[in-house]
Amino acid sequence: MYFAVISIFPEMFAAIRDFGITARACSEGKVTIECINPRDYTSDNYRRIDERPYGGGPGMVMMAEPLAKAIEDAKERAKAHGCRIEVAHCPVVYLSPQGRQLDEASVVQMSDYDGMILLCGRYEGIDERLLSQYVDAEVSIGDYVLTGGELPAMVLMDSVIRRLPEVMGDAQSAEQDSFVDGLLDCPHYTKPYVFADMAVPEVLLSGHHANIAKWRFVEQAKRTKVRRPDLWQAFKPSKAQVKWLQQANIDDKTS
Ligand code: 9WO
Repeated sequence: MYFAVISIFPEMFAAIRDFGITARACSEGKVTIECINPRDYTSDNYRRIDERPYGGGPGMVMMAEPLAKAIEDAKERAKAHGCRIEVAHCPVVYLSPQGRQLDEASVVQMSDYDGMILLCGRYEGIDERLLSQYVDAEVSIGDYVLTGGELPAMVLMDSVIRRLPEVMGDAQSAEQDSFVDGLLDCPHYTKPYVFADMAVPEVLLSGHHANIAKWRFVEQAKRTKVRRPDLWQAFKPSKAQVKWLQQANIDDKTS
């Protein structure tokens, strides 16, 4: 999968290009992350990419022309990487507090794209004419305003990259992800057997895989019911899960 990121701070993206699963995906050629700096598409000596807003007010606004040239170049690069440039296969996405909130369903959909061109704003924002002419979708990672779109772009790329079948070595673990089944994650334990006078739940040492799966599901259900009643309300248990919930006396979904 191909990502072109348009940002005046390309160095920030070392955080996902140089560490962890995302770095390995890049080094193995399963993912390409190209950073494109709009300053490289300016024609003045100061490499200017921002100006004072028309109508006055605080701060600066990012100018349309350098961003337009950067996006056009990003599309050429995506094409050179084998991407189909139509919006259905390689959309231009603006990271913005005004966007649609990123969730697991949209991450799964994005993992099917050939690529994505991610536009990271700074200052007070981007000239509206650039957005209306070039942006296919706006995506938010939450209802708060940051100093720029770079961290949201990295959150988006991280969540999509780890969903790619060729990246998640044990495809099953992706399926077992919390949220994938609509529930929060279960507790996890590892060595030592006792920590701070707390031992590991015995069922996890039993080697009885069916009982372990049942225990993990019940713990997910208990945690989801308490912490995310909205997810619990929407959760539809299977017949086997209904039985497990009844046995655990979590019976508001067993009728
Ligand atoms: C600045 C601002 C100031 C007062 C009231 C509202 C405001 N919105 C913005 C704003 O959107 N500034 C941006 C900085 C311009 C675009 C990039 N920036 C950004 C993106 N801040 N926060 C995000 C973001 C993106 C995705 N998900 C959450 C936040």
